[in-house]
Amino acid sequence: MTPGAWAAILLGAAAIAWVNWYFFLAKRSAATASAGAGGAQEVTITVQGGYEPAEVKVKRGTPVRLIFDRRETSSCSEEVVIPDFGIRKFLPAFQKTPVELTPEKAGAFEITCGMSMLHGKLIVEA
Ligand SMILES: [Cu+2]
Repeated sequence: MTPGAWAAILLGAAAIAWVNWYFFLAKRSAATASAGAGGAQEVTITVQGGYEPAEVKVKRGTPVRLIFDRRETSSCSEEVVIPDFGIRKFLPAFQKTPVELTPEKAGAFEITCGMSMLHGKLIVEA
């Protein structure tokens, strides 16, 4: 093979590695809630074309306050739904909306928009 062909192969491999990193590692942002007012576990989730962090880890049996910081007017994200907790809440654009719940059992629970297009996860650890 010519040096040019080798260079093309190396570039291709580098591009594939980058794509894998970008989609499978970089996007899997997770955050652990920190102690907020009144002893609740608090975490702020930025809503802008998705949920950031996409995964939130909390502890079972302690109240959780998820603060949705919506930074867009896109109708897709105007509602947030956490089906397992019976939560469906309107998020006004450019405002922070708190959603409170107390997880009584461990597991992974879905956070979605009203149309189930945006996805996040609430991970409750025992
Ligand atoms: Cu949507």
